[in-house]
Amino acid sequence: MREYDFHSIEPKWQDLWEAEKAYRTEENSVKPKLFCLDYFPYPSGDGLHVGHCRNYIPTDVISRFYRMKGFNVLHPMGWDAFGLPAENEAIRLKKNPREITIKNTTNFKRQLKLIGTSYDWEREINSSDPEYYRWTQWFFLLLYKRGLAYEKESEQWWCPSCKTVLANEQAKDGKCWRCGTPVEKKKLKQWFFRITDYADRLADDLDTVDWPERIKIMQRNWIGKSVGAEVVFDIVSAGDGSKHPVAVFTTRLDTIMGATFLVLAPEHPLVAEIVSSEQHAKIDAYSAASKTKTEIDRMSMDREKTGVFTGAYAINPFSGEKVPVWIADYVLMGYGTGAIMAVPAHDSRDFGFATKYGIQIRQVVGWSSVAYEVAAWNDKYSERGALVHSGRFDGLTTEAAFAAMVAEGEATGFAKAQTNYHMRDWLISRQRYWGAPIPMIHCPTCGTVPVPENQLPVVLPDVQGYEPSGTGESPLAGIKEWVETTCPVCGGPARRETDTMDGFACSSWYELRYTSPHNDKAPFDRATIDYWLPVDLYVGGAEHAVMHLLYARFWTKVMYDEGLVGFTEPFARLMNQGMLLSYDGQKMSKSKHNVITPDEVVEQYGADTLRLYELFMAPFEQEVAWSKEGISGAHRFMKRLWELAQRTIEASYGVQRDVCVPRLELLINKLTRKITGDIEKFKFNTAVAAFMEYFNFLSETVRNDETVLSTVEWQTAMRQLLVVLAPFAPHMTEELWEEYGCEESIHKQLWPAWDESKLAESEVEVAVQVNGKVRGSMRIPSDSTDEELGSLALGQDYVVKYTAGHIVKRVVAIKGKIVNIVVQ
Ligand code: ANZ
Ligand code: ZN
Repeated sequence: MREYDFHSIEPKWQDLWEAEKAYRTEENSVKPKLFCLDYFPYPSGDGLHVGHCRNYIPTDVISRFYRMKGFNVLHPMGWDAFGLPAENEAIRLKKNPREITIKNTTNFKRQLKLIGTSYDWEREINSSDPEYYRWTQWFFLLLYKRGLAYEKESEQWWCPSCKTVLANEQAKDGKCWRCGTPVEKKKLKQWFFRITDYADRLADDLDTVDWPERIKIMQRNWIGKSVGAEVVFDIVSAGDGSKHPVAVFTTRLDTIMGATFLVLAPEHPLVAEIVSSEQHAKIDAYSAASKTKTEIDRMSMDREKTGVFTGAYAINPFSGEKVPVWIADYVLMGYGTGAIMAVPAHDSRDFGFATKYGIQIRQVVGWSSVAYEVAAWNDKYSERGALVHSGRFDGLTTEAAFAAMVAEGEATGFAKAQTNYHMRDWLISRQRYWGAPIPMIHCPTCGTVPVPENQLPVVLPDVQGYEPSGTGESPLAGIKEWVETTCPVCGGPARRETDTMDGFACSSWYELRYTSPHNDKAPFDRATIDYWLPVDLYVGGAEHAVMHLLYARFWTKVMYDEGLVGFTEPFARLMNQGMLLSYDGQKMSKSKHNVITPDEVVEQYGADTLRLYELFMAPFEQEVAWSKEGISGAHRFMKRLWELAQRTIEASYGVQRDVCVPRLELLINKLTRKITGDIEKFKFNTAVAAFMEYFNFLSETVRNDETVLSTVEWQTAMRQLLVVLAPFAPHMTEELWEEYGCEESIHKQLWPAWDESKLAESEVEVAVQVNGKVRGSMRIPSDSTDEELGSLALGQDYVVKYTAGHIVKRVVAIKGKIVNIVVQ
């Protein structure tokens, strides 16, 4: 008997598929299409580990399955190649990041081939390729043209020792995360994309996509839509008594009669004009100290609130009451108006502040269930209720009071409805080398002007060293020949922008490029886009829940507004695979020495075993740990399958019969239906379980009496199994297919149909009760025993739901009709 020699079988087919371009996507097809896309991977020097395979194996199964179903499938791969890790490695090894990228992508590609994926490599793209980033720059210019790209001076954290700009998260407790040096704020001119213009649509259109609810919630939170009102208070300057109107943003206008003080952010421009001379020094010291705090620290709820009285008072426009004006760093300049009306009775932060500084606390909302006590904060106090101590608004519900106050404010001009978003504009400037140059030119006469489209790409020049310059500029600033250019408007001497774009810009449109990756006239071709987009299925890890997905959605909407594409959401369906932990239950990491690579697993067990195991290990979205028993169990199954197939190839059983065994036909029909449904629903683990069940039936049959089936029947049974197993284990099935004498690749076979009527005859509908109440029904094989019936019933979702927290006392089955589950 031929051995299961996966070491020779797998590379043999991989090379052949590659040589024949077996998985090339069809151009101009009339077939239905499926665009199945993986997240744009960053080709890191570490290569793939088996956790990444939990993304690439399932999408490969899906792609192979849909090809067999007669779809034209676009399943491409490419590289999100720009970015800091390659640049840092380049600095360390004194090499060009381009060389490092080539080395890494070559390795990734080798590994993806090793696990039997079916990408169309003719469509490979690389974001660091000038033919690609030319179009990223083109999109930058489009955004600029539409007023969505702008330059703004903004304060950045700066480490004077590392001589580099730090992200907000890297300036921990006022110190550099790398060297511990106290950080400073540095004003830098930076480029931003005006994503906030799209905040509403980015929030609303989430209703139109088939995405995990978790991700939608995270995006909504990030966008942070907040419906409220703006009210203008007049501040009377403590110095000269002049009046200064200041707008505050509030979500609880209804509580305004309880506003016992006003707070300005320390950076608020009005502070200087209203502060009293006695408070001046204190205010200055406080403002200086708040400069070293990050926003994350300032927003932290459990931090003790601090602030300083300005000496000035503000007038409540609804009551005429005079209230003190403070500054405090828990109010951020970058949100709303940078000023708030503080209502200590109903806002916990204001409560903490007022208690500390002895400011009056006045209840203005009441509830029938609780009495208000000023002694301690109770979360109930921030709930909605009915107004008290609010004069003419007394007795109104909070909602009604809000509406009445907005109406009054709009009539008199001192308040209006206002919606704010927590999301900020997208800062895209990077003072780094390894990114797409921002295609702008600074001219002393004409100002900042775009590079004309026909001069794209602005190619990244080679430099000597990649270290950050130390001035806050990118290493590009040191290349005189590159920086010095002529102004496209006046022809005079001008300087190129030396910042490069955030890598997220490159991945905000890459899915479109796969539809015509070699197009040198445009980023894409409209007709091709209309056929392929939106992406039908987008698969990747949950870590990109916000940024990449939000940015790509934003660019798509801009393109839609420009009339470039006919859809507003790029990714119709999204799935996130669960994390794969190592055998020790820990996250895989180099430092823990627990990284498992596909290379070592394929060497020991073969790619088909790896695939089957990863599909079987747990439901797709669930976190799971690698198990040595699991992988060897999967391998045992593959070997037994191989051996059974070999026997049916070699032996000749029984007599030739021309009718198929009914039980077998029924089973293969059932299997096909099950596998089809499971793939569509991403239930790969139960699909693999069904293969095992079917296989067990076949091998039982052999054990009991080999001659029950004729050779032809055996081979038919096996061949039918191979066809539906092909997307899961593409190499072994292809090899056996060939051995059975079939000429055309198994991956070119049509996905089998099943006879629903045959299945229906063999099944019955059974009602399922819990404590005598019908909770649902299930379809089961008509020859099921009472025991099987009971255990099938217990596994139904609705039964699990209704029996949760109860003890199952008895399961009564009335054969073929009803199951009653009695719980206590
Ligand atoms: C009075 C009030 C009474 C408030 C009350 C809340 C509860 P979201 O939902 O996040 O939009 N606020 C406004 N601007 C702020 C800023 N720049 N920095 C810090 N806090 C700010 O929160 C809006 C609420 O947060 C606003 O409503 C304001 O406090 C505060 F019982 O106004 B509220
Ligand atoms: Zn000029």
